[in-house]
Amino acid sequence: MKFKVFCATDENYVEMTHVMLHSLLANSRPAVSRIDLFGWHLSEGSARAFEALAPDLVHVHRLNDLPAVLEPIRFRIVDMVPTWLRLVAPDMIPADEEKLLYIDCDCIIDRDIGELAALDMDDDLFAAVADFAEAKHPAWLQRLGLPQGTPYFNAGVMLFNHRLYVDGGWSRKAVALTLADPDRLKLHDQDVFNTLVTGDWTRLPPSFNAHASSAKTKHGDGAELFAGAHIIHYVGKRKPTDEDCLHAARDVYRRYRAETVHAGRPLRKAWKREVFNHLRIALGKLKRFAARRGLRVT
Ligand SMILES: [Mn+2]
Repeated sequence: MKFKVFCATDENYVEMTHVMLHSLLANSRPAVSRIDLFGWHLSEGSARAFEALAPDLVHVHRLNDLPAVLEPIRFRIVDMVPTWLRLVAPDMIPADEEKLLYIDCDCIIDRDIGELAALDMDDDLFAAVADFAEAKHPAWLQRLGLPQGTPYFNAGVMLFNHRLYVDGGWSRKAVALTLADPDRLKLHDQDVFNTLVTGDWTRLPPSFNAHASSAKTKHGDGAELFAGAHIIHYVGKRKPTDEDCLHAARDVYRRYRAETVHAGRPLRKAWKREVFNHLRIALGKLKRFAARRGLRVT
């Protein structure tokens, strides 16, 4: 038994997505039956480079318009389309008995994860790793109207029960839930997925999404969390593609990066990241403002 993989990116995250997929193929290629990459306004060149990673496995979907099912929530998602594509992407991949694994672009697969193919998920929609920010969960659960104590997962690595998700029409339920109360969803689609299943999800060991707060990782702390992990998730604004990243597993990331076509690229300067992030946030507000007034922006 194998599993399928999907991810989503735009041109800004091509490099990280490429390195993530390379690390997956380096460690788990025999376990993967296909990889679907959803590229929002992706260039021809970037698409070809993804396909070159594994021509027999990689299917690039170049999207320049929102899938119709996401149209009702356009006003909410126009500034983070790749993130929100997750809700509907499983419907755009042929569903069968194999599971479907979503992986964030800021992850590295550092061990064979083939055992996920045979994981017992009962009738759960998802398997995932509990989110690290336990101290914040009571407030998050209150915001989402979920009972206190409901386990909340990090959506950076999610194993979908593919057949169940598609046959159950869960993408439409997710869109309806988003439409019902969009301002509750501060953590975007992660909040949607957690609300959909209210704690009924299969626990994966932390090693399948080893992450910690950026307060911890920005000084290089928490090395014990990442040593020997199957999947390392570099949460926070400083990524290992940034010059000033001090993440304890930074060198693991850069070792994989050095094996890709992005090896020779200079790391991003801190000031460039700050300018980029501020622009992205400002532009996002503007896009959502316009979309709320019915203007078609992408
Ligand atoms: Mn992430």
